[in-house]
Amino acid sequence: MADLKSTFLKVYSVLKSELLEDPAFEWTDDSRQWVERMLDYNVPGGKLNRGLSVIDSYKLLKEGKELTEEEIFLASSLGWCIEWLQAYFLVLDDIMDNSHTRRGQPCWFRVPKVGLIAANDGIILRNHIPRILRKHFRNKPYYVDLLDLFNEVEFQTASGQMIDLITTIEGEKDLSKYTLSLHRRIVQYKTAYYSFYLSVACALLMSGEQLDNHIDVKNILVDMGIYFQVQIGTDIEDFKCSWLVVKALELCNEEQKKALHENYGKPDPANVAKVKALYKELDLQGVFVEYESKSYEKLVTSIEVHPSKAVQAVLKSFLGKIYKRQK
Ligand code: GPP
Ligand code: MG
Ligand code: MG
Ligand code: MG
Repeated sequence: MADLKSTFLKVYSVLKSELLEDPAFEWTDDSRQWVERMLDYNVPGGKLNRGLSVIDSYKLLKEGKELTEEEIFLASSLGWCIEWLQAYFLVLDDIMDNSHTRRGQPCWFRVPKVGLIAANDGIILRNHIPRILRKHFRNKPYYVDLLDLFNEVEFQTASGQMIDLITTIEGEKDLSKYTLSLHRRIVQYKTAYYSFYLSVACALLMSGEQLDNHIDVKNILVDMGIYFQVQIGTDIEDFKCSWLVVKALELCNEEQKKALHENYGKPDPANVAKVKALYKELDLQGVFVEYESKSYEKLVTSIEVHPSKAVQAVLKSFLGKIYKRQK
């Protein structure tokens, strides 16, 4: 697998060099240096799970047939388009959230002399995706479907980001709006489509499939994405509509509800500690374990009715990755 990752990283260098020579722009040394530093800072520094999943999924769809050099390059390029999309989202999200660090280093807009140039860098990152697709996929029969897919997923993510932002408007913090269905809508749109569905959808298109025939695959992956966020979403200080808080609201008595309203979304560690103590009182850990095994069984059942063994293998590989995370 280390091998796959190094191949994948080589493709990054190729794509970056091409973008830095994009004939649609009259490059100067300064502009080229800016973009190169911006890309190296924001694109390859994560775990690369989303990008690598395109190659893994495509392999599974080919049912063990050896991939050609070209197929590896193309699947990697699509993987990188997802990593580029993620970099674009995160550069802008960090500005919107006024965050300080990302992946263990300062957020890009916090870097000296970057500041709000980061907003334009986000737009550049976003535009690199159709540049990459145009260069490498223009003659493929699925080119239009790829463009359409990235557009759809971007719209869904921006819409999820919007509902996330408008539910946490400063001065309008209102816990009574927080419900399981709002939580579900936020994580479904904000992360599930681009983090779970997109990589498999790219692999399906490369395999010659029509996405309209795979609505069930989309639904299963989106459900996995929602589960994944439940597993990691714990923001108490930021007044986030997390699964834990909506579950707590559902299970608490009047007195506990009052304590939640008084302590949730406040930066003071004493308030955070009170919320955590309340979660303990309500045995949210136990409720989560229950939820986890139910959702796991439900997903396995829906995967096993899928007519294609290859598609089943793709979905099970995702399931394996996310359900062993915290164990
Ligand atoms: C991160 O959510 C936000 C996204 C992945 C979507 C951003 C979409 C845009 C259109 C900008 P978060 O703020 O909850 O996560 P983190 O803690 O990683 O910042
Ligand atoms: Mg954020
Ligand atoms: Mg955010
Ligand atoms: Mg967060």
